[in-house]
Amino acid sequence: MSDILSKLSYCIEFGKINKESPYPPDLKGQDGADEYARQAVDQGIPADEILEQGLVTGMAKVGVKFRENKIFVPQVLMSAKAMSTAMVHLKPFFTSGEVARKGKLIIGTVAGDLHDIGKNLVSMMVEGSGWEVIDLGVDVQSAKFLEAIENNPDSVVGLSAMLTTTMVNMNSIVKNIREKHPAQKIIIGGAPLNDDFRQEIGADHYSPDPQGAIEYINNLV
Ligand code: B1M
Repeated sequence: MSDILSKLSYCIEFGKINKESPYPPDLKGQDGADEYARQAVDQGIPADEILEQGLVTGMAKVGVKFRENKIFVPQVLMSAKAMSTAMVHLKPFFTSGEVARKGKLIIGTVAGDLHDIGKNLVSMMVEGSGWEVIDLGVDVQSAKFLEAIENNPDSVVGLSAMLTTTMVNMNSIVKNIREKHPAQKIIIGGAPLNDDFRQEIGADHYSPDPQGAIEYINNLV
């Protein structure tokens, strides 16, 4: 891997956003994800290489450390911010179709539920693993999921819930999706859920964390 991409990957892993960013302290005053991503593009490194070797590699380490409780939500948020800052330089290559993403994840916090911190973490990390994310926000009803599926036929759907009173709404959402799109892949997550509940409602996969979601959807492609 080129020196610049390993530096970019390191900045993503440790949440170094740009030169001005004081975090992490040992990288103070040094270039960050913003500068390295720009330099990589300027040097003519292909955008898919920057994505895979710079962003995805760094974010994968974040996912594993978060799962193993070696880092916590604030560190993940810093890494996600570094990633989205670097991504700005790559966006033109995605929109022109020059670089293909692995697929699309449609994600939303289900009807009645306003908790979005966990859902946003999943979104950011899935995006950092090379997927396009269509984030429908919070309090999402079946109709909105169905509309998104119809506009993005080959996508995977992710449902998030944080309340015992709203996780049950996943049941009707999954049922409504299955009625129109029987083969639709659906992954669920959120603190009150477990795999027994997933089986009960007929979703395809339950993940307790972003890394599990990434591993599942990556295996689908
Ligand atoms: Co709420 N709240 N809250 N709350 N809130 C909880 C969830 C609660 C456990 C607190 C408590 O009582 N101890 C409790 C739920 C109890 C229950 O259902 N059994 C609760 C309650 C009751 C409520 C209200 C009803 C309170 C009230 O108004 N009386 C109300 C409901 C509003 C509504 O949604 N309609 C409410 C409101 C709120 C705030 C708006 C104030 C705020 C949300 C702000 C926001 O999200 N923008 C809030 C918060 C912050 C919490 C706590 C403190 C933190 C939740 C959180 O963000 N955790 C929470 C208590 C707690 O957990 N200590 C609590 C961090 C986040 C990273 O974790 O969301 O689990 P989590 O996501 C994880 C995994 O679950 C997984 O990956 C993430 C990263 O590891 N994951 C997925 C999540 N989605 C996934 C999807 C996947 C895969 C993995 O694939 C698709």
